[in-house]
Amino acid sequence: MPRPELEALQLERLRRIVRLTWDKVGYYRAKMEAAGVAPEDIRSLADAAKLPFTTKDDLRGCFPYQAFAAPMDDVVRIHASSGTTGQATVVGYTRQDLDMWSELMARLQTAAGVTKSDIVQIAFGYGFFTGGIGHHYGVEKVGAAVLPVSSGKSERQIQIMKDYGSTVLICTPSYGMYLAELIEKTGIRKELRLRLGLFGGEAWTEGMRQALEKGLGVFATDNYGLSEVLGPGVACECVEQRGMHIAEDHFLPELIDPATGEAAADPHGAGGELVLTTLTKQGIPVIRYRTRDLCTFLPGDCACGRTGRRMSKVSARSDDMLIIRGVNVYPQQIEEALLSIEGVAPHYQIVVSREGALDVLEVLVEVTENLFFDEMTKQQAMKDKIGRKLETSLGVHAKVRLVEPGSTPRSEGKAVRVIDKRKPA
Ligand code: DLL
Repeated sequence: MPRPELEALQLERLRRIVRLTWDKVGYYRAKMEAAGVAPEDIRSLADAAKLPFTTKDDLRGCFPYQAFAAPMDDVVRIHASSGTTGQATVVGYTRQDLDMWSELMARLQTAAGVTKSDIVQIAFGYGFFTGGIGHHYGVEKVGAAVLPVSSGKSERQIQIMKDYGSTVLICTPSYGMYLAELIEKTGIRKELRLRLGLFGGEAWTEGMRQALEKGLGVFATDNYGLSEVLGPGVACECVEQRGMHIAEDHFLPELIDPATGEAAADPHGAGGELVLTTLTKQGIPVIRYRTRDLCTFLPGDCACGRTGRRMSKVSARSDDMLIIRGVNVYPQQIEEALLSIEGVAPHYQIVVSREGALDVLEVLVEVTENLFFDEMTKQQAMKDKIGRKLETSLGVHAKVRLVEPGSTPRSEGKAVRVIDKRKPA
């Protein structure tokens, strides 16, 4: 859709959704009243900036159903975020929402190259998590054959891939990496028919993309979303692999400076925190949701012809930032530095602790089997090389420990890369 037409559609939908939340959700009405803004004040897309933000804590405060705009009679599905770090956030979908979601998932999968001839293995968890079921309905809509395997039982995943001739794998990048490792160990790579990997649900670097493409023998694309806003389907890479197209007919994206809440000064350069407003959701519309995900908007048109604005890969979550002796460090920077070094396996763990008054950053790095059993001098040279690379990239010293292949934890869903021993348990 040409941009002017798209923006006119966004405005019409924005006005409708603001009115809906004002009429149906006491929580939003109270917030808008406190901010001195009413539905009739929204006359242009820029007026969205007048609306108050919504945070995860706000939605937690509405537990379980207070943020729903549709009556329970019209809600046909409920998902929730895992709630491992506090009260869960609960989201409800109407029939219309589910149709829209399937449509966006089919769009995402088609953009990544999936066709009706594919056999698609979904290795995301099914359940309250939106990854498994969200992708499932998209695959059915595309008309490909879905293998609803869910996550875990990794040896069985490989067996299924081989027996059923899976051509597409859908999971988190860290689980994809774990499966790649198992495939390597079992030596059955040549017997597999995998050709595409659709990865999302957690941040991953270009280095990880290369490792996944090589390890699984696939063309790998990224897809982004979050349960509070929809689940997967908010943004996706096309086969150009150059940024993720935001489904702008259903979401209004903004980039803000996370410190001030003002529009990011340089959205194409330094970027900012992504803020999303749902434009069509009926069950639980969300106004200006602060995702905490940091990214940039990519300028220019995409060769694929889609006009939806592209966001870069998520470089970090603002809550994942580690402060090491006063220096801000993001786990993604560490991954990027590590994977630029030949001989480093894409498995690592970050441990932060305190010795006296000093923060200590330690990076456990798996190296290839050959190197691990190699002479001490070679190992020392590798350690020094990684240490130097980390120090230049991060601006802070990191202790490097080379560990045996297979010794850092493997993930079946979202990887936990950081252990911060400074925090009370
Ligand atoms: O992870 C939804 C999803 C499932 C997206 C499957 C893609 C594929 P939540 O559990 O609510 O929902 O977690 C959302 O995960 O705010 C990001 O921090 C992170 N995230 C999701 N996708 C990506 C991605 C699902 N492609 C949170 N790159 C988000 C970086 C991602 N981070």
